[in-house]
Amino acid sequence: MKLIGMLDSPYVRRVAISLRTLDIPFEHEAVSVFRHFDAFKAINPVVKAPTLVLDDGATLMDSSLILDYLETLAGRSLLPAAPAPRAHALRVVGLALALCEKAVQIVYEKELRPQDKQHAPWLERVRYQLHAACSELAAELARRPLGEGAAIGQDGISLAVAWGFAQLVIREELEPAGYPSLAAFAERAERLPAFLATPMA
Ligand SMILES: N[C@@H](CCC(=O)N[C@@H](CS)C(=O)NCC(=O)O)C(=O)O
Repeated sequence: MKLIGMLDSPYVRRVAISLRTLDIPFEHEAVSVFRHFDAFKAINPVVKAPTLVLDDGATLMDSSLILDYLETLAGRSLLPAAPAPRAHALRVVGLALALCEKAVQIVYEKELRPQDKQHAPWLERVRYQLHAACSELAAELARRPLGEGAAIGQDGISLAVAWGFAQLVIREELEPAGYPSLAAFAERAERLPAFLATPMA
């Protein structure tokens, strides 16, 4: 099984960290959707990272769908089974994915679009959504602590990966002092073996 994509993608990184947390052996190929478009296209014509290439050659994409498959393969889940804690964990994962998406949109708007074509109202809207996701995540952390250390789940993995990614690419938009509980949680998660084995850059 091969995981394709760069680890500076939060979607690729959450899958790689989950693979390690679930003790599933895998190979990693650091192919970029931008710099290695043709090489990526040869693996997956849709050019989406992460792509998971299964041993029979089938390719899966979308990090959450890949995680669904990996949990089936591992015979265990990184999400709680009972409805109430599962709903809480899924809400945290959803917020973390929204944080990733908004950070990516800010990067694309600022770095891929020529400056004279950038649209300030769009950027403002995305910034609002980015901060809303962080505020909601901080409220969830205050409401119910997440599993940590050996008990880290998909909620904690996704939150820490999303925060680390945002710090890497749009730190100027999201000072750690604004969300100290998120920064502290991510700092602790980044010390776990699965995170240390999966550096962003
Ligand atoms: N919802 C997807 C998002 C994946 C995604 O957007 N990946 C980016 C890299 S960070 C990508 O493939 N971008 C290239 C493109 O969309 O053209 C997931 O969870 O995997």
